[in-house]
Amino acid sequence: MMEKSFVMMKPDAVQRRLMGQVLCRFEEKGLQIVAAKLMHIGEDLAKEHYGEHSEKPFFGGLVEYITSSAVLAMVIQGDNCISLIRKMVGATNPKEADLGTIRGDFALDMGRNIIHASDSPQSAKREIALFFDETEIVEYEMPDTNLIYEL
Ligand code: IDP
Ligand code: MG
Repeated sequence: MMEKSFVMMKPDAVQRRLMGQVLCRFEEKGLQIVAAKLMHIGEDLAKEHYGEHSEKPFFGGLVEYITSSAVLAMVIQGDNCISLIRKMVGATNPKEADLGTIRGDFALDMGRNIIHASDSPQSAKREIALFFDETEIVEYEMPDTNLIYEL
């Protein structure tokens, strides 16, 4: 089923100049970037986005980290892409993330794990609405669709 996921390169990815390499993996896989913006997340948005973790001991540090510099917020589209992107991103703790995953290849520490991706269709819907207006999501044809998908 065609899905949209919310994906965000965190401040460490932007500042370490990893955006291109990480984006490349999604493009090479055949996924489609349908929205992207470089932005600073304010404290309110950070707390809302990570609301499920508000009682956790790492919450303060997480909000500080995510608001510390620019992030690249994106909406990525593709068949079954929500779980696929989670697989490509790897385990939350980069020490446990498989090699070949984004976190497994580019990160070392749980609190600096370079990327966020929605974990379910409900989270994707909520997170996309939190970060993007509907008008910012761009619908366009991919001319090689029949090379990526058996239609
Ligand atoms: P996820 O990003 O893989 O979905 P979550 O459990 O939803 O992982 O946690 C959200 C984010 O909070 C993680 O990506 C990571 O940046 C941070 N985080 C989670 N657990 C810890 C921790 O134990 N220490 C520091 N940061 C953490
Ligand atoms: Mg999560």
